[in-house]
Amino acid sequence: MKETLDAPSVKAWDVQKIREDFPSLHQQVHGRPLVYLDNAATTQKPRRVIDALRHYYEHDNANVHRGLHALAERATAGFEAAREKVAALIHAPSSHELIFTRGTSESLNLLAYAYGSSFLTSGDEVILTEMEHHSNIVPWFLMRDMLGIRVRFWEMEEGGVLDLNRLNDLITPRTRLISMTHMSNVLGTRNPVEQVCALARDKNIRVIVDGAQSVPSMPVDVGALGCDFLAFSAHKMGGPTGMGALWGREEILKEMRPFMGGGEMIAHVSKEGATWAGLPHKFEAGTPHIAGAIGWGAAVDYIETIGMEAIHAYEQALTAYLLQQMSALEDVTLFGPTENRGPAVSFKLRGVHPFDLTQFLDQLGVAIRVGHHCAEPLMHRLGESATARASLYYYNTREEVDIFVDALRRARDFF
Ligand code: C6P
Repeated sequence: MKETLDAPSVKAWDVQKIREDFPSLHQQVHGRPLVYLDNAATTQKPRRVIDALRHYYEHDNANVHRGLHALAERATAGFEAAREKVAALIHAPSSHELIFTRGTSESLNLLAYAYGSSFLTSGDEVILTEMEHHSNIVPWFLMRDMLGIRVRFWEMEEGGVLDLNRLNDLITPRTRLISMTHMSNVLGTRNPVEQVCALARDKNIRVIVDGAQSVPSMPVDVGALGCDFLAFSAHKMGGPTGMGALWGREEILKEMRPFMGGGEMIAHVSKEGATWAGLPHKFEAGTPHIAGAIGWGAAVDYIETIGMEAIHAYEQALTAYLLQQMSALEDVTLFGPTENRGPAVSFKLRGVHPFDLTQFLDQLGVAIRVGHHCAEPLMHRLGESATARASLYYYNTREEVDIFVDALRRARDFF
């Protein structure tokens, strides 16, 4: 069946055809067809990615940048081609600025340590928003303990949005960094990163963007955002787990101390000391996740065949439909804004504990997430210990939204 959703750049979106490319979507869970709505946690993988992983291990498996034999050359070529693809996806000026990591968490830890130990001193201030994932809070606490920096929080408004006036009030002559999520994994809020970058640039403050939720769902152009760093993960966009990247401006990366020492990140080592390799290798110690990079490249290729604009438009339309259907339900409280938002929707159902709800839905084949979503300060602000969260990706359908909403009705009647 062909499903079309009215969306600006999507004329005829054949979601069923897209779904055919995702083997794991076609399974029964507890005797029901799987409805996978936990995409903000991780997405399912298209066959193209699975094939790329298999092909690498079956044909090209070798270490990169080290060997002169055919397999090593093929592995290196595949690994570096993936870097080019991922860099192009975010419109990085150069693929040298794209450092492969294990994911957004490692990217932000790398940055906090390497930037912090290179440029921050006691009393310097870092501003985070109240809606950050722990990956963008805890590394700064670690640096606070190590360097004596101050970590300050930009509080959000009712409705889960940020007000730039509040940021202005927080900035002091000691503010050095603003590190913020582009899109909240809990509220779905799309934050005004462009405006923050413009404001920060005037004051010589660096901006770090956590793109874990935005890069998979919308066109992201680091030049247009005006940020200094962008962290994101492969597994939230159809790529393998344990793979991610940090993009940074070359001139800053060059001045930053390395994060980890080891093979590949050096120019020379003697008994007296070491000198560093050029970018991006200075930040890539040890044997990398070669298959992960190659698989990620395949995920980017797959996205390109559909088009990020089209993906974004479809997801926006499907999210609007989800919000509309959920709002029509009595007893459902939605968290986060209704507009200018991404496809992660947190909610609670009156009288039903979110953990019980999630287990109930699982019995009906519907996968959602429950918990604090690694954002405890935000939960505290919401006055909740946990929420349920449904999150969409471009392979989800209106029928799946209907099944989910019907399951919520059944849960309300059951409990
Ligand atoms: N959020 C979620 O269910 P990693 O795990 O390193 O790939 O990404 C961490 C991360 C950082 N920032 C944001 C905004 C995120 O959403 C995540 C991952 C998952 O919401 C797992 S907690």
